[in-house]
Amino acid sequence: MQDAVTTIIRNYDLAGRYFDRDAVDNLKSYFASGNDRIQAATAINAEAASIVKQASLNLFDELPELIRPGGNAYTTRRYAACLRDMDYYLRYATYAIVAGNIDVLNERVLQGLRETYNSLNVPIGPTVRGIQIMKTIVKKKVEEAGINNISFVDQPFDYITQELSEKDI
Ligand SMILES: CCC1=C(C)/C(=C/C2=NC(=C\c3[nH]c(/C=C4\NC(=O)[C@H](C)[C@H]4CC)c(C)c3CCC(=O)O)/C(CCC(=O)O)=C2C)NC1=O
Repeated sequence: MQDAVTTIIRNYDLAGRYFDRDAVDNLKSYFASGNDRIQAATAINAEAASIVKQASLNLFDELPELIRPGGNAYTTRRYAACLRDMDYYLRYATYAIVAGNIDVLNERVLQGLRETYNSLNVPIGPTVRGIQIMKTIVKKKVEEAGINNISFVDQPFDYITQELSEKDI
């Protein structure tokens, strides 16, 4: 698993080089945003359950067929699985926010996920929509927590979206 710092060190070590200005700028920007990243993660943690719940309710409002007979989130078991997946995305997104790097998503979340979803007929489009709704809610919460620069919040949610959608036809 990589974070912003280990990634930079790894790249420079592979090239056998000392840090140049690019590396120093990247390190500076990571450390400058460090406190905001931790505060954002703290704000998310405190409200994780309600964020997941609100995002899923919004999703089911928008796409009610998901929870009707024949829908993939129909039945208590599948409804719970859907909320649990949303919770996974939220939790791993907070790890990625703190790490300043999406590697944890590749390693722990995305491997084989599309294949699993396809084999269980979990619809990718609505899942992606759920992740985007959750992102919007998270940004609002993080803003309300008084964090000034929230530009790093988008990245993990957009990355999961992009990776899940990539090979969709
Ligand atoms: C930490 C990394 C990780 C992820 C991401 C993960 C996802 C994941 N979601 C699953 C199922 C599922 N995922 C959903 C999700 C949904 N259905 C919908 O209609 C909605 C669009 C959506 C919610 C937004 C559902 C309903 C199932 C159960 C499908 C079934 O068993 O028929 C499964 C199959 C096994 C199981 O049911 O537990 C996995 C592996 N597991 C992991 O360990």
